[in-house]
Amino acid sequence: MENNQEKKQTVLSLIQPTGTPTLGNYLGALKNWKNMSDGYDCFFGVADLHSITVRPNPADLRRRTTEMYALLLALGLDPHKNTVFVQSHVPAHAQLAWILDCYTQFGEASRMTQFKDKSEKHPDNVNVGLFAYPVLMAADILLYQTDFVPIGIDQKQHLEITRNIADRFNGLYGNTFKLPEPFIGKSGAKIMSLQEPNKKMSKSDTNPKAFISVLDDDNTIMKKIKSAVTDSEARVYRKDGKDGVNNLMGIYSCCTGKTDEEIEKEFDGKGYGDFKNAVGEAVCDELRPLRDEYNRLISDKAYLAECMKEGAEKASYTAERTLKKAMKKVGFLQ
Ligand code: ATP
Ligand code: LTN
Repeated sequence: MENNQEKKQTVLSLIQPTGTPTLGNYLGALKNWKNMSDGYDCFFGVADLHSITVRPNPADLRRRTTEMYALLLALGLDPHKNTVFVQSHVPAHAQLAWILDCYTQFGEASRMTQFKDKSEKHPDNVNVGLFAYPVLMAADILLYQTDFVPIGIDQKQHLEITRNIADRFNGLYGNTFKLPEPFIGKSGAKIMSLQEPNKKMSKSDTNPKAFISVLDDDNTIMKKIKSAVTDSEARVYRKDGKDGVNNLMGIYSCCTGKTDEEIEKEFDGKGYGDFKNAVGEAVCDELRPLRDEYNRLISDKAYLAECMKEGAEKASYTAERTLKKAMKKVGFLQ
């Protein structure tokens, strides 16, 4: 048994090309992708199929898909070691999604809070794709026999439905899909809006002061942090109800690795001005290398196209194996 090389566990996650990621996307998800990229067999993708549920302008979608892909490489993901792909380049995602649609109950899909939120936000376009969104996400995950899915806490419910669908299918046809586990970081799981700190920081917020984009320049970052909503107590410590300060402490902790205790000690006797300066500088230091690398990569379209092609081939190879297995189990002719 000498050649019994230990197989790495599999990690997969996707992000929609719906705009420039925020500090929330970065600390909640993308930073963990980078941290996991060495120790696991990783599949990371741009979820362009998911993004048409809100009907983007086609030219915008093309541009944003390329930008998001460049940003993933700018994180430091190695496109030769990891598999970095665009979802629509791998037809198996849409194919498995259809099969899984037939093993998902209307009732369970109706309980998804993201569906309810998005239908309220876009009442004029509550399409079937929006409803089936979590099933496509389940297909993304199950195709790769994924062990861990690094996500922000808002996606936890989608992971649960994925496990339920997989479990149901396995129960009917025998072991076909691995049941995935969510990987949710401790401090960055939910970064809140800088203007309404009881709401999630979101890239589609209409007020740009509410979020920091990962490509904002240093000056803009400092300004946005300085105008973040806090409270009138002027003391830096964590407590229920101090939403604005709790959020800034979380951001500072993610960027510096400091614990709440260390942060409270560091700002003991100091006001919010000093605290916000330090948070702003920590965020600038964290995002600067990403921005510089992104600016370099986005101008090299030929390199990006080459990496996308390699990613699509590698992803298809793994995805096709699971798809074939599922097709055989449900009774499609070989
Ligand atoms: P939207 O434009 O609908 O607000 P979004 O910002 O939530 O989109 P997604 O593409 O849906 O972005 O999410 C990408 C990843 O970032 C997901 O894993 C999600 O859980 C995570 N994420 C999104 N917002 C936050 C946040 N505020 N804090 C932590 N993680 C987040
Ligand atoms: N639904 C996710 C994006 C997404 C995803 C996935 C995340 C699509 N497919 C597979 C993890 C695994 C979102 O809205 N953030």
